[in-house]
Amino acid sequence: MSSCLFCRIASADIPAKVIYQDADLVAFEDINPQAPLHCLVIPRRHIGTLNDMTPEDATLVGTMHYRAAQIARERGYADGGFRTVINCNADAGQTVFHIHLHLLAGRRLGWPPG
Ligand code: D5M
Repeated sequence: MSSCLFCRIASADIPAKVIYQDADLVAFEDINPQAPLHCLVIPRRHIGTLNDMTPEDATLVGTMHYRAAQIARERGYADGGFRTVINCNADAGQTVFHIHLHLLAGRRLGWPPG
């Protein structure tokens, strides 16, 4: 979707601080970080929300989590702990309607999230 912000980041049409990319995924630093490490892992293919997932997307979304854990490990946060979050729809705080996995680490994270 050419109008989608994260599709445009995935295609390098809009700049981002990319920390990982492959044929299926892109990971980049969040523009408004909420922790010392706060990045977003997105699929290149447009999926609006978790409600739009099909069974065929399950491996892709699982791989987003695998990649987040790899990034946390590379940055030295695997043992201390990290959090992954996907917000679904406005009431859960979703503001960009292209699914994205938040990876947060580097500070004590409260529970439950606000
Ligand atoms: O999270 C959407 C997240 O996307 C939010 O943490 C800010 C981030 N964001 C928005 N625009 C950009 C750009 N241009 N680069 C990097 N990060 C961005 P949500 O779960 O939808 O609230």
